[in-house]
Amino acid sequence: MKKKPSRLISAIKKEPVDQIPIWLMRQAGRYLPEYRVLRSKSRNFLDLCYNVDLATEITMQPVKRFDLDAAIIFSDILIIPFAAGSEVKFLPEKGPVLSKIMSVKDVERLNFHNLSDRLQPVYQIVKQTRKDLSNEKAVIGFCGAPWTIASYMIEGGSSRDFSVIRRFALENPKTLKILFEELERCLANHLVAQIAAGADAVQIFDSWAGVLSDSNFKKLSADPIRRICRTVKQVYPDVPIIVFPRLAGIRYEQFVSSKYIDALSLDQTIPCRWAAKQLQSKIAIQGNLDPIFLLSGGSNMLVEVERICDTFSNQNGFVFNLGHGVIKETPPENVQILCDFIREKFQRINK
Ligand code: 1CP
Repeated sequence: MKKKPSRLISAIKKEPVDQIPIWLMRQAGRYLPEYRVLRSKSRNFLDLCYNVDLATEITMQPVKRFDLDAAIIFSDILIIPFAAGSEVKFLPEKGPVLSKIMSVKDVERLNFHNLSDRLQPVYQIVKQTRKDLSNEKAVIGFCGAPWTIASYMIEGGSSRDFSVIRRFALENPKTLKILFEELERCLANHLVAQIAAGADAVQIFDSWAGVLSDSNFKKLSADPIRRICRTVKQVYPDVPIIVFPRLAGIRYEQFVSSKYIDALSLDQTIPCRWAAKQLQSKIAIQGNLDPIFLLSGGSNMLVEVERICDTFSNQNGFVFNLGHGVIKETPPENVQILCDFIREKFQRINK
């Protein structure tokens, strides 16, 4: 017998659902005391990402605590450059630090072949999570988009204004193209392998899409993402793909016409009414509460949640989420209040 699709998958496929599905970007992590306990057992964050038992447990933690509709695999977008041989360190105050790509030689020094051999623990985590999770909940696999991953590789870490990679894109287009081609292939393979291991949907995070000038947006954000989606769909046509081109503004529209993309995850700057009209009429929507409202809680949060849910629940195809990841200082009780509120107020609104 074919298993009933989860609420999340039904919503993404624009089918009616009994409740608005809820999951949160960065739902597993530092704001949860139970995460901090497990985190303290590992010397560094990447060790944790390669530890199948612990990473599976962390993946399950927020789902167990808040009864969320999906588990996103505990891993990181920077596991790809790490598996390719780049140095990747997560420093407590500074964030990620990577060996800097400055020339084509630096790209050639990396080994983008057979990455999946070195990423087997990730696929084991997906497999174990799918086994541990009940059928009505979805497992979400993910990867970063080439532009966002390349920005960490070329900037050597996080950046304030992305001036290094933006200049690099102008002055070294050939090297960037070579890096993008390697990344596109590896990222498509990484998503396919996560689906093969049991992921029910996948999300592509282009967290820094918004810093691209308009003349480069299509070439460096929309087109590479569409090509990755096309490759994944050639293997798994029925598995939904969610795309998160953060801070892309009206350029979100560049993704709606692709038959390979199923849902768009909106950051908090996107006006809901515009998105309901221009985007949700064609594609499923996910989002878009500003994480600062979740951190602050109280009536500010609930008024905002109600506004978002009211706007997007007039049509099928809505998944509740944040406009970006959960902030470290967020009280877990606020997440519980948010979930209770949506479940009580927005039951069976989609007929
Ligand atoms: O020390 C710690 O505990 C590590 C903190 C941490 C965690 C919990 C990092 C370091 N990454 C993660 C997990 C993570 N990262 C997940 C797990 C699943 C979940 O969502 O719960 C996911 C999906 C990511 C994705 C990710 N990593 C993105 C895209 C989404 C986004 O937030 O924009 C990005 C940009 C990263 C890079 C990264 N990883 C970690 C840090 C500190 C950063 C840098 C962020 C920055 O530059 O601002």
